[in-house]
Amino acid sequence: MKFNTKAIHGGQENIDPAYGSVMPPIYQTTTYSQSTPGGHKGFEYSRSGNPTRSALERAIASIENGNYGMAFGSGLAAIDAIIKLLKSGDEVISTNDLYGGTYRLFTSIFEDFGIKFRFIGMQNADKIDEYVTDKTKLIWVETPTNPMMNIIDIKKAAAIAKKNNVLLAVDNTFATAYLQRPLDLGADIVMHSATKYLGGHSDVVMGTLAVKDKELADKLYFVQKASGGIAGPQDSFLVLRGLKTLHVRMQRHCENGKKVAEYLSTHPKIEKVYWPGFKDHPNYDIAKEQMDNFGGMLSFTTKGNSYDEAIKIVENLKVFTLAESLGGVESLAGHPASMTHASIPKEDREKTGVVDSLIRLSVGIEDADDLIADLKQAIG
Ligand code: P1T
Repeated sequence: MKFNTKAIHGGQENIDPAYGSVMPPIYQTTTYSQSTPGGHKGFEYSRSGNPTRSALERAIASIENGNYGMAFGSGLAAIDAIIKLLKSGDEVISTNDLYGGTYRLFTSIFEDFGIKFRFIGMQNADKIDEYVTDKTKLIWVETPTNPMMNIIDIKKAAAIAKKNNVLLAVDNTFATAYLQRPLDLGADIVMHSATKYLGGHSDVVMGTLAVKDKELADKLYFVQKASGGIAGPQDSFLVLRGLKTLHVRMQRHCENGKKVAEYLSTHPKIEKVYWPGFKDHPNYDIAKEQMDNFGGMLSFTTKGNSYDEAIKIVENLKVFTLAESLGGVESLAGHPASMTHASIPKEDREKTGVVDSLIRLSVGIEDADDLIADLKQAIG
């Protein structure tokens, strides 16, 4: 099946043997009756498995070209499950430009458990190899990165991971499987904040993982069951519904993202626009190779790098909503330094480009002319 068909039908065969409903029922149940201990119909307790969640997990595996999927209560719960594959003394090499909450989970929770994180620039992926030690167990890649829209070469990172026998996990939240399929490029685990494009309607918080390898899947299913950070059936239903329009939404996000990026790049008050579809983006060639299009996320800075001016712009926006999150049908604007990335020390975030005037846009699927007019009046 091609992607557009998989988004709707992937893993959904015989979804309701009882009545043939086209969408899976929301199995709002804690437990399942057994005829004798162990005599059940495949589900025994909803932390270990729930039919609605399973339907979503199969769909996630299908669109990512994986064999196994897992759904968690948030994107961070999904990342948490991956790090729980490690033990005290292990090391992780992570990109230094990443979602602030991921950075916070790594440094404020898991460092206290004795896991060491090295944050490095990965725009030249060959560099990753220099940081691998005999303690390294995982390479953490987010691409495009949040919020600087850096592109990391997944194939190169995968080759380095393979050579050193360490896992490669890719946070695919910004691109989605519509634009980029990390498992096909050699990654071991693909992770999503399904809160974003997969759900697509800003009405749910969820995280997902997909893998090809059975042994790795079994370890992750064990963490899911043993730690319990699962997605509920109602939320699973909502994300499954969101997935069915992922391809059409993403197509429009890409079209609108391009128009907005091009408009901003010609605005006299704008210093720089970060969007991987520009030919002068440092890793444009890699983006073109590993992504099918360039997405609807972008960031920009204003000339003079004024904190106050950036705040005024985001306050002035009327069609764009000033809010955390991204990937919904509606356009959102954010100020990373004071919002999504405030948990990264100023000195560290400024090194990666998260300066005071940086504004991040999640370009939605409204009419592009209205979005551009809104930016025009807000920037002045
Ligand atoms: O919010 P949650 O579903 O737990 O997902 C965390 C997460 C993980 N990875 C990336 C790339 C993300 O962007 C996020 C969440 N990001 C935001 C809330 C934000 O506004 O950037």
